[in-house]
Amino acid sequence: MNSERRRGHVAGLPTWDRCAVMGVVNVTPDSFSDGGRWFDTTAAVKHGLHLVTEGADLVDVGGESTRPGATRVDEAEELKRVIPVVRGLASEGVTVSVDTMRASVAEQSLAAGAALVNDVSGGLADPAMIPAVAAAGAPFVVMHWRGFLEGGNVRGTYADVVSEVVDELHARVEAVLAGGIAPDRIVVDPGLGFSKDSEHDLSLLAHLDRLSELGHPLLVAASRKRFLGRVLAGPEGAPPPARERDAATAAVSALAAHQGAWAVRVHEVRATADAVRVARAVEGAQ
Ligand code: PMM
Repeated sequence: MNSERRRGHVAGLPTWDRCAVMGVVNVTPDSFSDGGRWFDTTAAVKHGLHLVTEGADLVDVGGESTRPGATRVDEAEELKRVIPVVRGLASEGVTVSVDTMRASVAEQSLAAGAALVNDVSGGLADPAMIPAVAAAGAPFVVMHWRGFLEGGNVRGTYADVVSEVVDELHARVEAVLAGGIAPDRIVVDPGLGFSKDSEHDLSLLAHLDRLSELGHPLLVAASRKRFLGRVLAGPEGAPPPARERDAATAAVSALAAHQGAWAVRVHEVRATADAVRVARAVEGAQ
């Protein structure tokens, strides 16, 4: 199957003729990769608009850090961080995704103009999430997730990571469908770094075709993650800091686009916007 057919289309969102670029705005004081930089509504909206000028097709707004060991923010704080940024970006015509595990945040974000709900728990963290997204008729990202990471990389044991992630995602997709979300509004995501070590992440990236066989558009979120630090570590084994992993991130974007990913989620948009365009040009070449 060629990658254009594999990539698919998500009902309720624009169509792109190549892998889409999702830029990240973390409205948090503690994200591992860009913590604290956009922890203010005006700065966050400005940053999101900047990502669009750099080539982002969608902007993913999150108010809760999911990094290992992060403590959860309460609902009121998450709403306070996220809703004004979603509203600000949506009112400028940006296609906004909201990165949340809470149904209330998803609902209010959709009311404020968000077009997509990105739930790293795939609907597991809040039982009200799937009914809320179904009722709104919104598209939904189902990420592979084995639970909260407080206290370290728990539940990260696999005999065959690719098969297990595919099977567990399949089960989540079934649950999401049973909950009333339409099949053409479901996106799947392997959840790189979530209860997975570097070898697991690399195996999943090597076998994106197996994830595509789930029959839903695929989102790949490798940006600045730990496994890239491990790949780039020098002889003394010290990984470069998160913000020095953008070239490596763009390399993954090209590989994911070439394998038919529907979208890639990145902090630094410019290099990835170039990467997905090159991948598209190669695809279109005779
Ligand atoms: N990773 C993070 C946050 N949100 N959403 C999806 N769909 N997939 C991911 O892998 C994912 C995500 C953690 O990274 P960040 O703190 O840099 O945003």
